Amino acid sequence: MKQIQINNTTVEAVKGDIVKQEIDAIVNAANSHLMGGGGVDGAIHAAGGPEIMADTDRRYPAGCLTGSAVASTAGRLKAKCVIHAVAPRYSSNPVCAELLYKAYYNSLIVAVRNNCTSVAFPSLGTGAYRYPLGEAAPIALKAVRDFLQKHDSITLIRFVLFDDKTLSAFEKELTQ
Ligand code: AR6
Repeated sequence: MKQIQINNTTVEAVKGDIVKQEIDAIVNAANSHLMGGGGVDGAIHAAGGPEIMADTDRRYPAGCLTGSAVASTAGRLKAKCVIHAVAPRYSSNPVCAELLYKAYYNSLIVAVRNNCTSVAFPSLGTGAYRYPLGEAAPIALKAVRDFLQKHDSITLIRFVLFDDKTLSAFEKELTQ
């Protein structure tokens, strides 16, 4: 576990399961159709129940563009809302880095709009979408640092990482 303070905000990396967090907003690693899947997405829908999909189907019938984020009910999860963020499928195209950055940044904007002051993120894009961890973790922290230069209403940003390799990559970024 590693924790730093940036202005008014605690930013931390912990090992764990994102669906078990008691926090205002839980970010989902979604796909652009918002149709559910494996990984974080599967775990969130399984633990949160069918209300989450019913809400996204009703509010976002066209889905969510890559690099964007939308909010839904959190169903049975102990959160105010779930924020569905869509990371890019990895390729060497430089636009990928920009889209991953935007997925983090836009999630934080959506959190503010939904009056959330604490947000839990998984490592977006580094599972099924195969974003290399060594490239993804610095992008995640850059988006968070840039966001916190402009906004001060979020007091806790917690990266909840599933395995040691992912935890180490994010901890490394929190020491720099
Ligand atoms: N808590 C925290 N982290 C988790 C959990 C969990 N419960 N489960 C997995 N991870 P992924 P992506 C880690 O594949 O790469 C889905 O099918 C996992 O080990 O969930 O953005 C969607 O529907 C990895 O480090 O997200 C999309 O189609 C990280 O979370 C697609 O996968 C992200 O892995 C999105 O792929």
